[in-house]
Amino acid sequence: MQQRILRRRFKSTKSNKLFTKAQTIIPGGVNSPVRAFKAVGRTPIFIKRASAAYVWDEDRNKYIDYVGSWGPMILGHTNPAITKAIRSALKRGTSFGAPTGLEIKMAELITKLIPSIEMVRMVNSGTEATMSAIRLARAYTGKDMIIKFEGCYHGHGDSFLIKAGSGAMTLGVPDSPGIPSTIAMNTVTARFNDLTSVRTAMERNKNQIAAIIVEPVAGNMGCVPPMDGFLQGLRSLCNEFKALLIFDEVMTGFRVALGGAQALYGVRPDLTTLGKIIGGGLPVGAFGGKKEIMQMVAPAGPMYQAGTLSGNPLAMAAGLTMLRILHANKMIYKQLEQRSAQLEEGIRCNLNKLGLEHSFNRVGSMCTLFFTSKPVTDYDSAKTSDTAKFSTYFNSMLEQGIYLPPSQFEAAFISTAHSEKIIEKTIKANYKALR
Ligand code: KE4
Repeated sequence: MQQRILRRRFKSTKSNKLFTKAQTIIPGGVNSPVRAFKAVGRTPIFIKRASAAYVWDEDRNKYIDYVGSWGPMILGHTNPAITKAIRSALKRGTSFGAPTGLEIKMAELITKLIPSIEMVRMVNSGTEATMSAIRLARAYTGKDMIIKFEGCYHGHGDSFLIKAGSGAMTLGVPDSPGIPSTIAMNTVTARFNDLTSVRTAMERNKNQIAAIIVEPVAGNMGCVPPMDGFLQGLRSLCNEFKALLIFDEVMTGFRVALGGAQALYGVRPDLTTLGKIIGGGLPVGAFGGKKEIMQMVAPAGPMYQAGTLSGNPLAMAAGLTMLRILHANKMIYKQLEQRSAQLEEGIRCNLNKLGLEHSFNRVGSMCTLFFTSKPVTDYDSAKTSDTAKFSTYFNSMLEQGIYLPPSQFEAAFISTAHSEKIIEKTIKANYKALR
């Protein structure tokens, strides 16, 4: 009897071997830094396959997945309709480097679901989307500077790795070498949820700020919601100082609501960047906004932007299918809210039972448990988290079969494949890991 209930000892032999080999030919053994598990003091697990709410690693360990490929997998892995759409597109070819009808359908659906987007350009990553959006803001306003927020991450474009969040923050390298000071000097950082810091930045750089770019719900310092009036305040400041407001909705787009964070908080940006969910798991990004601004984008206008695989037919097929499912099934966001609220309630109950005062932030189906008793409202308060305690917690959850984002400064994601039973199992593991 005892044998049967003993969990197979957690082992990562094959992942460790692969990681050793990977490090000889891929920088750090990974194609994106946060995957290296540096922040949680262990070698990364190598994923072999995924299905619904689960991933399996090369050592046949099964995990409930709360990374969800960092956001795209809102419908869980291997969603049958998305798989079918990719298979069918595949038969017609993988890439043409020419316009296709699918791209029009994608543009029509995005502009329907996010009314502030009157025109949209497809690209291949969130980074490309944000890089292009600030170039467009600079072209449209004739100004060079941008304001971003400490702890927010907008991809690895030169103008953004200035006190960036996500990987850079996780790796404790708030700035990156290789960025010319002439670029860095055009980025001013303000404090998230602090309108005074934004006004100060605007006034100190009068008539030089082309745009404010913000994650309307921060996900890259961990999940940090906007305080009441913060986003509305940014909108007013942009109007007052004649700067564009850019919502980086690469993570929040179609995640926190069908119309993104701008629908949830009722604030209309001038430009929006998208990624992740709109690709259904394939490489994608997009930037869009007011027609008068977007008309500046080549070949309609002078601002150059291009991409060999932009609007790729497989990515369009996958992304369009995902958006159509989200649009057709109004119950999806209700279901995501119910499951996410169940997780939050269970974790808060565990914290009370154990007398722990950790902070927990959540917006819809993105959330973060912070190992600090302070309320987490910005970069500085996020940094009061005990990352060593988080690391121990992460490893205990991993060995219990729960795969969390391997960093205190990331958001976890719940999908429609996360059933009540799966959430219950997670809550039980959370109790054991916190004990
Ligand atoms: P990509 O270039 O990684 O597709 O998107 C960059 C990006 C832009 N804007 C926001 C709000 C984002 O969250 C991201 C990327 N998110 C990280 C996760 N925190 C991607 C994970 C990674 O870097 O491996």
